[in-house]
Order: sequence, then structure tokens, then C-alpha cells
Amino acid sequence: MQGKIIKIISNNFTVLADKEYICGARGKFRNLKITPLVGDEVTFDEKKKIILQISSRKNSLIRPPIANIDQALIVVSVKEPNLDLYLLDKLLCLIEFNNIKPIICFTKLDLLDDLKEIKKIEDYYRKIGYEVYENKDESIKKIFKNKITVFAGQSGAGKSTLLNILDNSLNLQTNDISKALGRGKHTTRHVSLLPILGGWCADTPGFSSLNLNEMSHSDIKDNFVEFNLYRDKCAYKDCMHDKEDDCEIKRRLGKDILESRYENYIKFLRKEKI
Ligand SMILES: Nc1nc2c(ncn2[C@@H]2O[C@H](COP(=O)(O)OP(=O)(O)OP(=O)(O)O)[C@@H](O)[C@H]2O)c(=O)[nH]1
Ligand SMILES: [Mg+2]
Ligand SMILES: [Zn+2]
Repeated sequence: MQGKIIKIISNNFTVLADKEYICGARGKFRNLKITPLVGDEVTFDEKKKIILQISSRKNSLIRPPIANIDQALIVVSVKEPNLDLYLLDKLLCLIEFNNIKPIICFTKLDLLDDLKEIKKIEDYYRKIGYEVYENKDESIKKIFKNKITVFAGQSGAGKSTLLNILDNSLNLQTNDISKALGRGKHTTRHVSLLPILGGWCADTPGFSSLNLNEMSHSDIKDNFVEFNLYRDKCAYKDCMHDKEDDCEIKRRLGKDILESRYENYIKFLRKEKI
């Protein structure tokens, strides 16, 4: 039978096919140094309850350990914690680099007195090709169908709150409660995929293990997607848009290129402590 691993607790793999089967894994996987991951499409023996084969993966992450991720929802609060475009640009760059589709969701706009600045920022990220939502938008519900979604974003940004709004049967803990219990006490020992709106999402925030050190300067440049639109007009074919003169990206700064994007790009090139 074919199925998808949706939960792993030590050596028990929950495989979803027509129903859930709790399976073991063949010893050969250990010998091959392959660990079946949540998100894996597998062939299994439903009588012996054993996973026989893992289909080749589209991608995989180390932390959280998940395979075949379709998209990452980056949750960004505009206040409490304050808007952090540095983190947003870093996550966009890393997620693009890992060939996962990033989607942006801003939260806590109700805490702002003036929405002008944030609307300008939303428009910018939309203009350069990203899907941008606010957590109150009904339209965000449509993005989950048939997809595996991983959440990213700072602690307190409102990831669990958003999930609870999207599907109130999930009943995830939000910050206030976990604070009361004392933070850091919950070491999540397992990863699972939760069903959400016709798709799946991981209950652990992702991408904390990724960092820009694995990316070369030109990887960083290539994953600032809007630079690719204009770079043909830079004087040098391999322009890094940094110290070069006659650079189209720098000419468009403050007009077509958001200043904070460019500043963050330069910081990433310098590999400032992230
Ligand atoms: N005013 C306001 N508060 C919000 C909004 N979204 C979330 N919150 C609050 O922000 C706090 C943190 O939300 P969580 O959903 O726990 O944040 P999280 O991103 O899951 O945090 P971690 O699990 O620590 O990574 C909670 O007290 C929420 O009630 C919002 O849109 N507006
Ligand atoms: Mg949470
Ligand atoms: Zn340039």
C-alpha cells in the first residue's frame, strides 16, 4: 500500500492511507542511513505493518525533520514583537534557496495606529511576486489545500493563533499559556503533520537550523528575486550590486527597490551575525 507518514514517535511511524497504520521501518533504512521522515510518501506492508520503501523526496529539512515541503508560511508581526524586516528577508532568502515557496502573513495590524507604512511594505512584497496576507484575511484559507506547509517566524508572532483561527479544532497552545507553564520546558520529541483545510501543516516552527553561511554571495544575490528583474542593466554582467559603479539596483533604490531590502542584502553579504 501507498501512504504518507504523518507522525513519528521514536520508531513508530504513523502512515496515512485509507486509514492510519502504525508501522515500523525496515532495518535496511538504518543501514542505508536513511531515516523515514514526516511527509515521506512510502510503500508499506499493511499486514506486517512495515515500511518497505520511501519515494524520492522533493526536498527535506533537518529541523523540523520533514520531507516534501510545498510551502513555508512566514508569519510576521507588525508589533509585539516589532516588525522585523531583517528576519523576513533572511527567511525569504533561505526558503527560496531551499526551493520551497514562501508565503508571507502579517499579524497584529490591530495594534498599529497608522497602517500606511505597513501597507506600503505589503505592496512592495506583493509587487516583487510574493503572496502576502494578513492574519484576518479569509482568503488565506485557500493556500493550504493539498499542500504541506511549514510555519516560520519569531516566537510570539502569532503562528499558533493563526492556526487556531483557521481551524479551531486544532486547539494549539498560544504564547500566554506556554509562558505560564514556563518556557523551554516543552521539548518537542516528535514531529507531526496536522490536517488543515485540505492540506497538512507542521506543528513546529521551521527554518531555525538554516543559516546564510551555507549560501555563497551569488546564492544570496540570486535569491533576492527582484534584483533579477533589473540586473541586465548593470554595467557589469556579474554585478553584486555592492561596491560597483553603474549599478541599476542602486539607481532604483528608494524607487523600485525598497531600501530595507537592499540594506539587508548588504548585511547578508557581509555575513553579519544573524
Ligand atoms: N493583538 C493581536 N494579538 C495577537 C494576534 N495574533 C496573535 N496575537 C497574540 O500574540 C501572542 C503570541 O501568539 P502565538 O500564536 O502564541 O505566537 P507563536 O508565533 O505561535 O509563538 P511561538 O509558539 O512561541 O513560536 C498571543 O498572546 C496571541 O493572543 C493579532 O493579530 N493581534
Ligand atoms: Mg506557537
Ligand atoms: Zn548591480
